[in-house]
Amino acid sequence: MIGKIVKGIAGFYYVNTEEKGTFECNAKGAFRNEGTKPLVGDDVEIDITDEVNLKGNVVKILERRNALIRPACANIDGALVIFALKTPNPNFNLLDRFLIYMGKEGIPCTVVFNKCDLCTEDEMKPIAEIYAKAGVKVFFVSVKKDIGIIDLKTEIKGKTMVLAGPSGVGKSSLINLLCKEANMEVGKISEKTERGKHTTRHVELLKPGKNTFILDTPGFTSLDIFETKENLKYCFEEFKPYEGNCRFRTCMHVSEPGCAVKEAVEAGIINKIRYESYVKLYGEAPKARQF
Ligand SMILES: Nc1nc2c(ncn2[C@@H]2O[C@H](COP(=O)(O)OP(=O)(O)O)[C@@H](O)[C@H]2O)c(=O)[nH]1
Ligand SMILES: [Mg+2]
Ligand SMILES: [Zn+2]
Repeated sequence: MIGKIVKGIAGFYYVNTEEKGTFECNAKGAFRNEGTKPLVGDDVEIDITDEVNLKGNVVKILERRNALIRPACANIDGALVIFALKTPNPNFNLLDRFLIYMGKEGIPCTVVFNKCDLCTEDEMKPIAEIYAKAGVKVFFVSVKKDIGIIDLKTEIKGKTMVLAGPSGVGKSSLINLLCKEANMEVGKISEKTERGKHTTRHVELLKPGKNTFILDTPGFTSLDIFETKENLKYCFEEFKPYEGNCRFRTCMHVSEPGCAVKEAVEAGIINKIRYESYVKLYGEAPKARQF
């Protein structure tokens, strides 16, 4: 039978099958010798050893479409990056970091701005414009007031999505709304509590619907960018029309004179927040030869 690994704890893999539910499985020793370790998100073939108590063995890992190191998981279709419009205010630089990180891994991002009940249309419009220009899909929702959730459900249907975002934005609330059995604690900063208690945090896929999975990733509060100075500008979709129009062919759009990107920022065509985010990340990014 074919299923998906939704959790791995203490040598056991929990494999969800559409037909018969979730099996507790051992992984055949062979995987260790081959140097492949099953990952959460892997589609696997299992041999059922106990139909009644739902036990089995993982016998084969099906071909992976992709794999992420942080968080450790496989076969991800996209990332849901959640921020709040207010309380806390969005950290656009962190959002851009997520976009770049996922972009580098080839994983499409969908940005969700929660708590739209605390905002007016006028406050949301400029944010929508920034990310439209950046080529990113954006949803405005309120988990509390159940606004925009139907569209979000349609967006994730049939996919395996990584959920990311800082504390307090409503990730746990959203998971509870999408998966009735999840029972996440709301209003708790999970990473701190868990570290304090020395509990091991494991990666787990939750299942809001048929063939649909969500991976909760607390602890994504900062993110180092491993993109090089030289490549960073290509991560900003809205810079692309200006590439090649600067005075210097090798222009990094930071402090060079005659920069077409900076002119577009001055003219209000490229969003200032995105540009400032770029300059900040550029300052942190390593040079290519340091790799
Ligand atoms: N006003 C408003 N508050 C929300 C909304 N969604 C979540 N919250 C509140 O935001 C706080 C943090 O929520 P939580 O789900 O724990 O966020 P997490 O840290 O990202 O998991 C809680 O007090 C929630 O009740 C929303 O749509 N609107
Ligand atoms: Mg939480
Ligand atoms: Zn330039």
